[in-house]
Amino acid sequence: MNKLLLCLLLITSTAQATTIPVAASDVAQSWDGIYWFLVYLSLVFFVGIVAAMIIFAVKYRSGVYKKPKYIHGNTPLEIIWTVIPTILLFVCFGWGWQVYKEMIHAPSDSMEVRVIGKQWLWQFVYKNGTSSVGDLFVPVNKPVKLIMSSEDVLHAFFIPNFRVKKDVVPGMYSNVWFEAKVPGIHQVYCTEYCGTSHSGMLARLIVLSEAQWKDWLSGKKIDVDALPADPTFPGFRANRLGEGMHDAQAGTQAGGQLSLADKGKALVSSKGCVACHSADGSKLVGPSYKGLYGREEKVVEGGKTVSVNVDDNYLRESIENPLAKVVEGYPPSMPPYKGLVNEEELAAIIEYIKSLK
Ligand code: HEC
Ligand SMILES: [Cu+2]
Repeated sequence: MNKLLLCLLLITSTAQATTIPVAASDVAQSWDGIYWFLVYLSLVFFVGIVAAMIIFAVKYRSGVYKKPKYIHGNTPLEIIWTVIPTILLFVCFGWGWQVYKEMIHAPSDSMEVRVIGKQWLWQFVYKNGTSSVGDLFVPVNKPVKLIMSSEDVLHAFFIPNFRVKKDVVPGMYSNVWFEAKVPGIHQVYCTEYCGTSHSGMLARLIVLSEAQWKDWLSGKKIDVDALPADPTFPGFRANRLGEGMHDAQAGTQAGGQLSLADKGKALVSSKGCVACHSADGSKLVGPSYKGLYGREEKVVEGGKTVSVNVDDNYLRESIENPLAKVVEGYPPSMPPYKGLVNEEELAAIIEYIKSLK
């Protein structure tokens, strides 16, 4: 009877453990590889150690076995139990490092989408100026890099099917990337407790075929409910909180909508940046935006001159808190814009600066 119960328990827990979400990206497959390696490795040691413990406890129980001779060390044994775990640990480390590298380095031809987390919804801003709330549309078989920030508190962006998860932090950008392999709808969660409606901070990741993606870009409405939904999340949930705040599906580039970079261009003149910065390489009060993105900049930080790579986070800091790193050879005369530009405006301005190669 006991054996039967144990068997049942083992079978149900194994079945549960194997129903992890579908692996809908290459990274997810690599991730699963190391996950199962660690699970089985732990299982081997668990079974081995517990079995030895039980056997010894029974075999050498007091009264049955008389006190054995005292042994002082056993060099071959000690070498074996040091060398084998060391090798296993290096395998875990090396393999983990490999998968981690794959996860954090987005291919250079990735399509970029900006993600803004706020209590309690996810907003997605595309290069063409479109934005959507609660639904992230991406094409299949194309690397996508998400540049994420938060408007208020800590959030975390998690796509279980792609095995990517990253904190979304106010005041800076963090990224994840993926290449979707399975068209249809995938669940997105916020996995950092962020207030009363945290559990409702969901989104749908909608992976479109090549043709559907073209349609969506040109402003056609996609019948999302007709797309295949992921079977591992049967009670699939969309974000109801964002509805009514924005059109949940705003694929509306048609009608002469400005691209994100063009919105940025309009903003740098309406915010007065153009008084001190040019877009054509000429030096005004401050440095020109032309060729800025991606170059090495010499800046004075805390009295010392250091070299920094101009990326999204550097641009963000230069705009919100320009005195943190002052460009060498320029006066510390730029006013801080923290609180004067919101996340969406900041994204547009940075996209504009990025576009001035
Ligand atoms: C009063 C003039 C002035 C205004 C207005 C101004 N800036 Fe600046 N900006 C500067 C100066 C001077 C520097 C160089 C010194 C420094 O790093 O603070 C600078 C530096 C920068 C840098 C870093 C450039 C580099 O080469 O690394 C960025 C990016 C920037 N500004 C963006 C903006 C944006 C965006 C606005 C408008 C929202 C703006 N600035 C408004 C004067 C100004
Ligand atoms: Cu959240």
